Amino acid sequence: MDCNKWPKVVNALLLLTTVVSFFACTETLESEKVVYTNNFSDLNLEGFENGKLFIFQNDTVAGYYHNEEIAVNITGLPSHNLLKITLEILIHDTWDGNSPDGVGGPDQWFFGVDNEEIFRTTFSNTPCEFTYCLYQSYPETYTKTNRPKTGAIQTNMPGLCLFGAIPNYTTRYSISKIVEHSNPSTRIYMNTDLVSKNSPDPLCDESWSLAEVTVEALTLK
Ligand SMILES: [Ca+2]
Ligand SMILES: [Ca+2]
Repeated sequence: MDCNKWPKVVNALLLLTTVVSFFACTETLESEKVVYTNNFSDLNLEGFENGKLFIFQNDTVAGYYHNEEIAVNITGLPSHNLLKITLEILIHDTWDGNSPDGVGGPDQWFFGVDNEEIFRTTFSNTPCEFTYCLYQSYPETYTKTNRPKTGAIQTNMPGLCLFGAIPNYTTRYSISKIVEHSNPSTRIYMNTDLVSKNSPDPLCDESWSLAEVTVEALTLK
């Protein structure tokens, strides 16, 4: 048996794999267009459902919410096959992350596009000590485990209501997802499943706000 043939077969397979990989990676981004962006600085709530504005730390934001759906409707999208959705949100006060007790948690936040849920996670604003820590799932999906405030872009703001006078109880995140989409219009919805049975005033106990939303239409070919 001529064993020298084997390397040739292996080399041929490697070459084939390389060629296939090369062609699989030749998709190119043909167009990318911001079709909607709103940081609420001009008080514009066009297209919003359940939109309401308030000022937090000198920044006009939509909020604040506790287990009520909000949505933004965007029409007249240019031809595209992907949407990139970026949501900047503020997590206020006493979110309990993955806490499984059914009294304080879990505290889930989620969003979807049209009728499909895209991302569901949890957030925790709880101090994380050696002996006691309520973990969160973000930046991964619920029920993954990460330390409180992992992936945050700002953590040094006070709470809003229950902990309104206490520093480091509002946490800002920028969540960005790319989804397959080609319809000329879309509805992006956001909501929570917060558990706050230990509080007489759940909205004050834990809530969230939307600070900015940006939607880009992409064409990948
Ligand atoms: Ca809480
Ligand atoms: Ca809770």
